[in-house]
Amino acid sequence: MEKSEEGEEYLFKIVVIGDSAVGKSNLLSRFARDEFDLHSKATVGVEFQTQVMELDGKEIKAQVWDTAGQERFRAVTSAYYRGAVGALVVYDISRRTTFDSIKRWLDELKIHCDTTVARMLVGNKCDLENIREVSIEEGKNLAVEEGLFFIETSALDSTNVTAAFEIVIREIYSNVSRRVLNSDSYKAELSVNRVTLVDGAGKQNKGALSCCSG
Ligand SMILES: Nc1nc2c(ncn2[C@@H]2O[C@H](COP(=O)(O)OP(=O)(O)O)[C@@H](O)[C@H]2O)c(=O)[nH]1
Ligand SMILES: [Mg+2]
Repeated sequence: MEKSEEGEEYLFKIVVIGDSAVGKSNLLSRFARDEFDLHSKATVGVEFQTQVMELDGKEIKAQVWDTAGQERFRAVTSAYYRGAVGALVVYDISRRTTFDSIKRWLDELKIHCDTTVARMLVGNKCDLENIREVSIEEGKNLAVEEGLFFIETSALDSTNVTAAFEIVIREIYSNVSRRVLNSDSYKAELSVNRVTLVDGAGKQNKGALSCCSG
């Protein structure tokens, strides 16, 4: 992809968090490589994958981080969160315990990250409608309560996976715009990172998205 103008490129770190086996690694592999693995084991070695997209004619690099199974031991380190500007907080719609854990993951985020982190609540495995334990309504309500975006996805059949990441990326982009507009020092800081920008992207409605209705 060609850069439209000198220096107009962005690198956004996005973390994917949530209980073990909710489908975090598969969401990422679906997004980055359009792949799905029925028997995926905890990924070892791969820290993040980078996906390039264009927004407003600007090159956006989304660097999406995946845990290597540390979440099983509640041992996700602060290094994992450091510098993150976006987060997908994932539960499995067929396992209520993973939904009950969301508040704990949101607390983790608050401890480790800036308040302007763009956050998306993701109810994954919406293909498992027949064994659903968490309704769309419950997901939406929690998202509204906590001020998050909400979407249901299936890494298995690809439903909404790209949308989930793109909405977060757009929100980050518009957060960056606002900060640039509001702060000269931040502007300076950003230009050091070769990030420049002025106009904002349209803000999405929070808590409004879901799939698999009915
Ligand atoms: N039915 C269904 N299974 C999924 C989906 N996403 C992941 N899985 C399965 O759930 C298990 C855990 O997935 P994984 O991505 O390793 O979860 P992680 O521990 O959160 O990274 C694997 O057996 C996947 O094949 C989905 O959208 N639908
Ligand atoms: Mg994983």
